[in-house]
Amino acid sequence: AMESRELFVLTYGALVAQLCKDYEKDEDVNTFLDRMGYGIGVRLIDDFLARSAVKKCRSYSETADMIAQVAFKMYLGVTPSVSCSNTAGNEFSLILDKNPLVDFVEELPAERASLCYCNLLCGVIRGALEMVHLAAEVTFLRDRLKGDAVTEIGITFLRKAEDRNELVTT
Ligand code: MYR
Repeated sequence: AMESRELFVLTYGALVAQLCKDYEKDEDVNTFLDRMGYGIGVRLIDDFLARSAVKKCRSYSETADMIAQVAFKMYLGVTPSVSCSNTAGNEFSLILDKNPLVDFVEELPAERASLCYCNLLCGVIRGALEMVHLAAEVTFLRDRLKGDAVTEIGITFLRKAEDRNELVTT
C-alpha cells in the first residue's frame, strides 16, 4: 500500500507542475510555494507542539536542532545535520543528504533553472517559527536538483540574541 507520505510527495509534484504552467517566472512559483508553506506552518505548529511535547527552546541553536531532529524526522522521516554559520549565532544551515520531497523528480527542466522546487518547506518553517514568536528568514542555499552536492536550507533568526534572552527570562 502507498504510504501517505508518498501520496503527499506525488501530490506536491503535481502542485509544482501546475504552478509552472500557471506562472511563467520561476520567482513567482517560488513566492507562491513559500506563501502556501507559510499558511501550512502557521497551522502545523500546534500539531507539532502537541505531538512532540517539547519544552521551550532556550537558544537559537536548540531551536534549530529541534527543527532538524524532531520536526523533520516527524514529518519527512529524515534528520538533516545542523551547523551554525556565523559567530553571532543566529544563522544556521540544515544539510539534507536525502530529500524525500524530490524522490520522484529527476532534475529540473533547463528553462526552470531558478525554480526552488521545495520552497514550500521554507514557508512552513517560517510560519511555524513565527507562531512561537521567532521571526526568521528561511531560504534554500544549495539544492541537489540544481547540481549541488547537498541540499542546504538556511535559517536566519532576525531578532538579536539579547532580545531573545530577555524574552525567555521575563
Ligand atoms: C519553542 O521554543 O517554543 C519551541 C520551538 C519549536 C519550533 C519548531 C518549529 C517547527 C518547524 C516545523 C517544520 C517542519 C518541516 C518539515
